[in-house]
Amino acid sequence: MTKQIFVTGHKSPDTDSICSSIAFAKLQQLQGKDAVAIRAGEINKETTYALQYFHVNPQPMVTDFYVKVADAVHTEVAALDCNASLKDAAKWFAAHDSEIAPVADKGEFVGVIDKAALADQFIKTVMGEELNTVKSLAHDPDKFFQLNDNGHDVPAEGKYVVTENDKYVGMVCADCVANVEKQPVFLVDHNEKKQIIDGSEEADIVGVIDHHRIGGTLSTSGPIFILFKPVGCTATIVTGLYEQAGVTIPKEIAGLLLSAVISDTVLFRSPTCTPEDKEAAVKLASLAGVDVEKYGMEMLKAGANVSDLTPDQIAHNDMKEFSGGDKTFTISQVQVMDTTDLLNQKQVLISALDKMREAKSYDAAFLMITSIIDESTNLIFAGNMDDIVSSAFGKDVLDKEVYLPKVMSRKKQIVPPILDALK
Ligand SMILES: [Mn+2]
Repeated sequence: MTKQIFVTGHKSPDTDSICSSIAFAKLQQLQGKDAVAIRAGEINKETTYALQYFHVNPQPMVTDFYVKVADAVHTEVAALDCNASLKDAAKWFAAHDSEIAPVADKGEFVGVIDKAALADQFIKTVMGEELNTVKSLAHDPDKFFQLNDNGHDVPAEGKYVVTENDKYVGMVCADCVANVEKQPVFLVDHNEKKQIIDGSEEADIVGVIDHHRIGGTLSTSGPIFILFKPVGCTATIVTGLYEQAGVTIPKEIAGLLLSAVISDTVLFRSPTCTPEDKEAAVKLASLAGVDVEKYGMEMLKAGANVSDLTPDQIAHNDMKEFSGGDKTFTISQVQVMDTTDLLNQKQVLISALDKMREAKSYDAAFLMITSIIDESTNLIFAGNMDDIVSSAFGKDVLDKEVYLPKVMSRKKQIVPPILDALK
């Protein structure tokens, strides 16, 4: 049986990642494919507004793609009853290629018996000595696993007992883990390893639809579907795929795709916005039955309300990780209608950024405080990259901050100059 394809956006998902994954999974379904949208993290306020407006439930969250013991356990391997005879135990070992046999009492895991200890009992039989019982030979295993443990922790040699809530479940081995069919995963709105859900090396990446730079070293075992376009939003590419396939975009999906375009292009203000994004938005708005400007402003406002976020949450908002030269750094972003409140608590925000930077040993942690109204960004940061920032933007860094008028896009206006300065 082939596994259902997971369609996912990036970690710290934004509206494009959430909505494009839902929309692309839906297109796959409408074309008869077994695909489902998942998400890499919590949904932000802007996306929540869009989902609620169009009455769509958020997709389930998946925190990693590691093969679990639960996927590999052989539940058909029955345990020996604790009242079993030594002969039953001998039969068990004859039937199973294992050095240990699990022993259970009405499903409760009791312990394991060793093949070698059983052999000793048969030597005793020959010698006419008194014999032990299965129950008395049972002891705690050196190592055992639970269903949610990672399969890659099962040692290469030997068979191991799997229990759950002290109940015997089955046995597992490294080969069982290796034989588990990989989870097919379709990436939208990202391709850099650091932004993919953890454990992607144990999954099977089957496709990528994206509008970001190609970064990092995503490698696959076979040929895959790849569609990259330098447009403002993944949703614009997905809209094109519906058209190409001749599939009518369902109303609520059109609404979500529109929300993604509005979000990524900041209502067409961002320099990343292309004529293709605008054209798509016009079509999507008529399908969704909303006024772009009115709906767009309401949605952006919902996302721009950071008044109830803690400094830690703001420091992590829409965070992405990057590497360049020998530096690793993060760039978070908040988009607000008015930057005054946030700039008033700049020192607190920098402390929160620094805490995060230290915890993961990043060289720097940046926060873009972007004003939707002024179409500008105050870039603040923690870490020792003042010289890099200064040369990237041709400005003096004043107290861990540079003011960047006409800058709204991390992808187009922040990441490239920093990476260039690191070269
Ligand atoms: Mn995007």
